[in-house]
Amino acid sequence: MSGNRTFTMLKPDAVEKGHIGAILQQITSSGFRIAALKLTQMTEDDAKTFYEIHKERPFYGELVEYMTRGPIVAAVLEKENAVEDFRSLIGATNPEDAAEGTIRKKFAASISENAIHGSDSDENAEIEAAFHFSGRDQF
Ligand code: YYY
Ligand code: MG
Repeated sequence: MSGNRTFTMLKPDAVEKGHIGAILQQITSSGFRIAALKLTQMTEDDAKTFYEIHKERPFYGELVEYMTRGPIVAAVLEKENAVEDFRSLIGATNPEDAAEGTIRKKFAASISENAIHGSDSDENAEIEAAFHFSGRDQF
């Protein structure tokens, strides 16, 4: 059975460009409830750990640099079928391939600066939520 929680980050490019409000609006108007929310900045260690699965990929260094260059917004979201529905809402990793109306299509500049993260499984949603929030932060 699929779960009802996912985890997201509005990445540094989206925050820099002033898109926090517009993106959160699209998320909540698509039926997601915000269960936890904060503006924060990842350290180099944080970004390396969060994206450890990609550590052998050629873009890993650039990804860590990008994710640490400014504030992000981290959030835990609730909705039925949250992980899959949120991946649909954000669109493909490369905004050029993302469907019209998706968050990456509207707000992402490129595959490497693609505005937003969405967990790819229920298990990773829980791991990523716990990485950024304690149980006391989540409602
Ligand atoms: O889950 P998602 O964010 O859509 O893509 P991943 O394949 O997990 O890659 C994580 C992150 O790495 C992606 O959002 C941008 C960056 N990246 C990149 O810079 N270049 C690639 N060819 C693939 C991914
Ligand atoms: Mg991913």
